[in-house]
Amino acid sequence: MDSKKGVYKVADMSLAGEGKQLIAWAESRMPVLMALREKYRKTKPLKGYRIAGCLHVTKETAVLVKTFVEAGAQVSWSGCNPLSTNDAVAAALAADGISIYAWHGMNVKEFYWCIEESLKFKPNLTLDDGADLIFTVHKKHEELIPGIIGGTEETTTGVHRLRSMARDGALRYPVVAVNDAETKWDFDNVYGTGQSTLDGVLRATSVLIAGKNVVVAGFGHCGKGVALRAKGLGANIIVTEVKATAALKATLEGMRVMKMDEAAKVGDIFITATGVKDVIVDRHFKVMKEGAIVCNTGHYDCEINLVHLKKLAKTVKTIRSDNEEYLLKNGKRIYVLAQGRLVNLAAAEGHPSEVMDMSFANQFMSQLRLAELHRRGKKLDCKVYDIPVEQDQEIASVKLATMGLKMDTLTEEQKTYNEDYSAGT
Ligand code: 3DD
Repeated sequence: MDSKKGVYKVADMSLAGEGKQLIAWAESRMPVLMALREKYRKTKPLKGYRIAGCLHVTKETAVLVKTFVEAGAQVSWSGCNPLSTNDAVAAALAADGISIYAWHGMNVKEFYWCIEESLKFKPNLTLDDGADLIFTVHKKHEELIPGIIGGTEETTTGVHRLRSMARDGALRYPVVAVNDAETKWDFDNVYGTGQSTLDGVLRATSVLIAGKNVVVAGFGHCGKGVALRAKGLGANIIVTEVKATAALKATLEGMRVMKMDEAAKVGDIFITATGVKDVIVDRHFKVMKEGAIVCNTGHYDCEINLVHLKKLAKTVKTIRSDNEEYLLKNGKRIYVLAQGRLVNLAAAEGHPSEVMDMSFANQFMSQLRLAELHRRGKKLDCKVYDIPVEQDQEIASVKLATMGLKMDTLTEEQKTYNEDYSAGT
């Protein structure tokens, strides 16, 4: 473990060179964020602003952090999951002088220690993925709240948590729901989670997906992405759901829909993507086939009940990276990936740079807007804000242009027609 008091704590500074290469690779595939970096590197509109971030330390996050710094911000960072930090990237950021507290494989106590360390520079902006930092500020560091202008939230689970806090009047500063941006939710959650989850499963098992019964719990944006990618690899998809419209969509996509009680008997690979706890519990483990593989791609590790599984197991042993074999008393073996934590970031590198490009362009523009409103003396309410509609189209347009794609534009006559309700058949 390498650390410099009050500046950083990472696993191994000797990995900084490797991390630098990974970050350069990501920069080459994040043109929207890099264009924003170029646009603001001279004027430095974030000068005087201190962003405390709690978000998976990946090569893509490093591009966002460096963009904040280039725009003038001071940044202090922790990872938002004990298993998702890329140690080489963390070392590269520390070598760049970023205050970062993150390493792969930390325990829960260390996880919260890192958040506390990142708060010591008294941020006036916060950035979350799962709301653990903002929750820590509200619960343990209320003294910071008067100095905080606002925050942003990256993921569905975090936005859900913050909307509940706002509903109960417990949210004490404004937060922008970056997750709900179309250019985040419809791309990162669907295409990013779809590819990165299969990436995690393959890195931890290298099994053949074709012909396997892949059970996807949850057919929201993330689950849908996972199901479609697994189907593309030749899997037979089974979807479990609690929401009728989602179950119907899965059916119309040609996927089987059934209760987990039934799916548990036939599944070969189980992937939870619900955001809910106890999706796979003891009665499911008891009927699973020999060699069943179980993993989660939801934000928290509550979807697969490992306490139940441990009670049913004779032995538990790590048989390869991010892959633990549970030998049950009934003689069958069940394989759990990434200790039930989000398999895409714990066993792989998370979503590809190309989709994080748009997610993080939303993060950057939302933080910039909070700073600009503050500079103009505008005070926001303590609630969860959606991003401005035009921001989505602006980010998508820049993305299209970087892909060399052009769109049509409405003629004046078409615009008039669209506004003219009287024009019937
Ligand atoms: N998340 C997935 N891949 C990521 C990556 N490569 N870097 C940083 C964060 C990454 C998590 C996000 O998709 C977040 O939007 C979420 O959890 O919803």
